[in-house]
Amino acid sequence: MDEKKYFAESELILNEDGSVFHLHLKPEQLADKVILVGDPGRVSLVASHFDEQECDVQSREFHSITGTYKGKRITVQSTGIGCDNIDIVLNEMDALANIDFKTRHEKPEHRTLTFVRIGTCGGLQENTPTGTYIASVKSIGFDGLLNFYAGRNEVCDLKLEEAFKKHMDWNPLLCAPYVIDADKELLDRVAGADMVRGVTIACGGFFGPQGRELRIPLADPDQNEMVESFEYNGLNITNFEMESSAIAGLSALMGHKALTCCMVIANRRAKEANTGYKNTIDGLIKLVLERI
Ligand code: R1P
Ligand code: URA
Repeated sequence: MDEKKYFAESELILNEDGSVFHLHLKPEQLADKVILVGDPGRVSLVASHFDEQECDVQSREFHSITGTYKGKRITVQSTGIGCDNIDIVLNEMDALANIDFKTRHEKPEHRTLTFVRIGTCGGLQENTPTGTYIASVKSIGFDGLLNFYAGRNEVCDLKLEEAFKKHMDWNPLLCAPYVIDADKELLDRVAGADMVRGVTIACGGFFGPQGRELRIPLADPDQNEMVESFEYNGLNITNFEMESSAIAGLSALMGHKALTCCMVIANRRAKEANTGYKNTIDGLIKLVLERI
């Protein structure tokens, strides 16, 4: 008999009302299609396009609204900043979908979720000025998260990892970078001609890890120049943000589909930034809502 895994109270923590620990969502409140955003305020902007809303839940930086857009049931979820929060959001959403909270056993049938992240990012190439929408064909994780999970070598692009480490003369003090593809079908459906297809680096910080120097000098002042000059099978690295690799990596291990689409709000080459982006990211939101 196929014994399904059991999860103890300390491993899958549930609240007294039956919701999952951090997100405070109950299994029936999660849609199959999920839009992930960093900023909790962006959740209401996405949901302002919904025909109707069925729940609105907030806990810490995790704000969730489930509703429908042109008849499609969608959950929009904020993750806050960084891949540590992605570990929480992806694991708790997967548990909501694939673990029976009453018996604490894995459900017999796998339920596949579709995640599209709508984020902001820094552009690294001349063809990625502020306002550009970038769909991540591949993400390179500088954050190290996937290295803690079994099976990372089965889902990662090991050839690209080796080529990248060689090009960068990778510092062994840093965690090993991991390279992960977006879901191909989702990429082809969502990334139209209005988006640049690129390779995204997800960093474990906004300043030093993205080569931004304020008062403290960087360990490797040439990092960004080397990142910008990397080329592999016609692809180059287009942007920095902080979550795409963890979303794509955990989704691949868990059997979900994932894609990240970001709007450039700072171009690191041109040294320009747009802090008024909150008014313009709505264009990307509308494209994703139509195509998810
Ligand atoms: C940093 O300012 C934050 O902005 C980007 C980064 O990934 C990081 O989360 O994404 P969001 O705008 O989705 O938060
Ligand atoms: N988000 C990032 O992580 N980096 C940027 O430069 C802009 C937005």
